Amino acid sequence: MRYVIHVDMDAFFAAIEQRDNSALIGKPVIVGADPKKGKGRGVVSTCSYEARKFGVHSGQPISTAYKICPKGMFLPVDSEKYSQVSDEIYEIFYEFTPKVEMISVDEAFLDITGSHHLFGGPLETCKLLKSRIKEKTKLTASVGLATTKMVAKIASDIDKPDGLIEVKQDKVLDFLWPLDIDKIWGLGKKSKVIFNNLGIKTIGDLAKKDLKEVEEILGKNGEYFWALANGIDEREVETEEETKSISNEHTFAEDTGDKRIIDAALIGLCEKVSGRLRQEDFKGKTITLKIRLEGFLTYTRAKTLGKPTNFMDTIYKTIKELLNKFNRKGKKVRLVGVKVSNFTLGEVQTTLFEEKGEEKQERMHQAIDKIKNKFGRGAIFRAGGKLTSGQRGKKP
Ligand code: TTP
Ligand code: MG
Repeated sequence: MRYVIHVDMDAFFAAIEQRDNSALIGKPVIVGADPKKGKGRGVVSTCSYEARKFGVHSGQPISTAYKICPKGMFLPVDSEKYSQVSDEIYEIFYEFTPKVEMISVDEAFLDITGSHHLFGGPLETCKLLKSRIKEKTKLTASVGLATTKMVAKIASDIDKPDGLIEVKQDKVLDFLWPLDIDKIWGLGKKSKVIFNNLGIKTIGDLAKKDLKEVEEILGKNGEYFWALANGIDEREVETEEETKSISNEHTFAEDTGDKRIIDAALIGLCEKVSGRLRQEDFKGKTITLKIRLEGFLTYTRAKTLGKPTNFMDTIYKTIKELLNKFNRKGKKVRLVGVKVSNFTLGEVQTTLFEEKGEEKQERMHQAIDKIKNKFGRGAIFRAGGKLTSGQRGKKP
């Protein structure tokens, strides 16, 4: 079980201005373009909660804000100051876990799975985090605690300002299903209209649809949104280093239990991933196998190697090892994926013997890449490694 926190500072720019000038406390503060007595161009960056009562909001024309809130305290944007505070809160997040993903100036995901026990449990960690932010920056943050990113993000927004909402794993669907489908992270306006026209208004309406039906409506993205609606969100909190990963997945046209088909797909994926790593001149230490079984249960198994690699052979060997250890209990496979991450540069410690071997392999791979670039990807492939379209996803 994972524990993910989403933290979002309250009325960030405006709250900093109120903190730094006590005359602004309790007043409608509007940060953004110069209103020029109602004739100004540009927009509101943000405003204090006092100003929100008048209907002022981010992105609104500043002239409109001036009209509906003429007594507001209008202030220019002091980007430098806000980004300094942003750095400070990043440092506070880092006190609680190294797995921090800043997604904007005042917002971050924290994976506290491995660290919450140091702070007395997940909820206690959130309380401590909030008080630490208050203590160090004199600002308030709202926090959502859940087992997935999407649910944590929705949760942090529910009790703003100074909020703290925990959604336990067994309450995820009760929490998600009554919400409007536009709360689904990444679901665009167009998709919302398509869904609404089909009578799908809430996340629950979408979740209860048959996956096949949703795929017919939305195409490839259907599966992703259907999974999110069902509380399945595999996205990890990605630190800057982990963002650097190269991966590829293959969904079988039909769920399969045939080892040869699964193997062929994995060889193809390892080749693609290895090729892209070499093309971009990356090497990674962590190899991850993703496997989704019939019924949508998804698993990942990872192994971190002693040194970074981009070699097809090493990647494939590791993937096979992970696959062989994985017990799918006779269930068929719907999807497989291969990921190489944890890129590390200049850390390669090898014996002379291995270096020689690698140099040789490196030269070989460079030659293969050259041939492929010149003659196309089908020009060279490993024996048994090419996945023909006839084979792909078909039962033998
Ligand atoms: P938000 O977190 O969206 O807003 P907020 O922190 O001001 O208020 P809330 O309590 O609702 O979280 O954005 C963070 C900062 O980013 C915000 O203070 C100002 C800036 N911003 C813009 O400059 N333009 C925009 O359109 C938005 C949405 C934010
Ligand atoms: Mg905010």
